[in-house]
Amino acid sequence: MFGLPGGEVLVLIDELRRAGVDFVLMRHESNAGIAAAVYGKLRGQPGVVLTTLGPGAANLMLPLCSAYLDQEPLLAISAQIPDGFPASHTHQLLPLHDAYRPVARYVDKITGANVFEVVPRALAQCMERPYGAAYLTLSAREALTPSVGAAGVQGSGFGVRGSGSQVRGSGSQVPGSSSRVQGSKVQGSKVQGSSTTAREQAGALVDALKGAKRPLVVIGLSIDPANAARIRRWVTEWDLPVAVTPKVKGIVDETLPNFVGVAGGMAADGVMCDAIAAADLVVGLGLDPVEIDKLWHAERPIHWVLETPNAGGIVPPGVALVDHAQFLDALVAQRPPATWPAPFKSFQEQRLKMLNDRTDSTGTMWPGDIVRALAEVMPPETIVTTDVGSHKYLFGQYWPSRQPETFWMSNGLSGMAYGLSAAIGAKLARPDAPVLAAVGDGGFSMNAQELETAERVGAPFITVVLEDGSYSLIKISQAGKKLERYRTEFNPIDTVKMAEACGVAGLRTSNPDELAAAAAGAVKERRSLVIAVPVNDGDYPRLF
Ligand SMILES: Cc1ncc(C[n+]2csc(CCOP(=O)(O)OP(=O)(O)O)c2C)c(N)n1
Repeated sequence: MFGLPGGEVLVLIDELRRAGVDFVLMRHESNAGIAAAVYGKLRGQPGVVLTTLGPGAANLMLPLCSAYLDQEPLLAISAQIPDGFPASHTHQLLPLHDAYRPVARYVDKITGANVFEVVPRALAQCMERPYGAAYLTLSAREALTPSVGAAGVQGSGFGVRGSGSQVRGSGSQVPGSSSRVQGSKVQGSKVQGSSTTAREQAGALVDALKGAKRPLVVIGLSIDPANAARIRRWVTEWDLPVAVTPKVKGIVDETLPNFVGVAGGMAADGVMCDAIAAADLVVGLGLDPVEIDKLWHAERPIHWVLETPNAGGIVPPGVALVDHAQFLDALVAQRPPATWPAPFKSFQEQRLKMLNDRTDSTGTMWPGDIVRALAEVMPPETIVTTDVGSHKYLFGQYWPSRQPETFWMSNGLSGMAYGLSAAIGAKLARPDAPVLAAVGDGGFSMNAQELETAERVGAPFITVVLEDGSYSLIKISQAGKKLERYRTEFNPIDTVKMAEACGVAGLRTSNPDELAAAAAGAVKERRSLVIAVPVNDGDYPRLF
């Protein structure tokens, strides 16, 4: 459990301590929620964040929105004023259930009488695919009320399905995207697989592929990483061109020749959009448009192969959900219906060429060289997290992910201050994997204090801070709109001193070899390190 306490949750934290549940004390509830969600997703269980009432609870808006749009299983619990308080008691009283109901699929109040029903239901709801958030409150008074029933009597763990009135169903409570994306909304769940459906859908795809000259498989967020081996086998044995959306980087090995690139608003997006436009068959395998900031997914035909509803519970019209494992097994049992000799070669070459289109700005490092230097020394199992900004576009497109679940970014929500918190969650979930957070200097100044958390809880990782003295992505957008440069730049805060103030070693370099050596040393010694790398924000547009 991750969080930051207030007096109202101390009893719960103490009970948890005695039950053997560690409390990862963080420096901001928002960061705790992000770390919990990443921890949860990597462990295949809901991550849990605990906050106090009022302000602590209010700080959960960002992680709950992130869990909602980025399909992360997060159970958030905060304190609340007890029911029986006089109506005149308004101190720290917020309508928390109303605030979070639109983004949490289950909202409820824990009482002594319902705890064995409500908590398992909340946990089960988080794990309904697409994964998402549940939000519970517990007053300090109820926390002291003896519970009715016991685990295993009224509830049976994650499997409990409730019909509670506050479980979000299809329709009106769900905000947002239905007007933009065509499709119907259904209560999230995985399809109950029928092998006939899987064989039929595999047959339909084989028929479509027979006539295709330039098919492109685009794999997206709603894919289950457990199917990575099947997917790899399929696209490799059939030599199919494949692209991924940023949040599933690593589901296929991005160093292989049939990898076309990362689709969904990263660097070289023009090249990727052109490649998609040039495809005569786009197969959307678990493709979730929540990651895509353009409209190609709505404007061109897509051969959808979905196992679960997408974020927001959307299923495109006419699409029948299918069990991906059965579907992929049915495909690899057959011979490929045609051959496609590198139909996207020119796009692949263009994409890679952009990475090398370096300038010689003195005193700064060409952004492409940061990726290259780090990729040369970091082991393939390294988990990379990014924050949000130009550096996310860079790493999202060009970091050569080789293994599933090794790349983490906020993309459905695209919320800054994700990278460092995600790195803590990732390192605690996978202590043996090296973790690298690539963040901008803007995002770093939002939650650098969590470096102290990482040291204290024994979660060392490498942070690379791309220093350009600006919110560069926004500065680029300002220029694109032909607006005057205004309020998108800031004075430097010394990254190295910030690291040191948090008890972490830091250094600054604009030399790629030095960067690589420093990162390799930190991996070898399994210690935290912050590396500040000056970049010229004028370089980024060459990569976009
Ligand atoms: C919480 C939040 N606030 C604002 C934004 C809008 N925004 C997107 S990118 C960006 C700039 C980020 O700057 P920095 O962290 O320095 O990264 P850079 O773009 O320079 O690589 C901003 C302000 C956002 N996505 N999230």
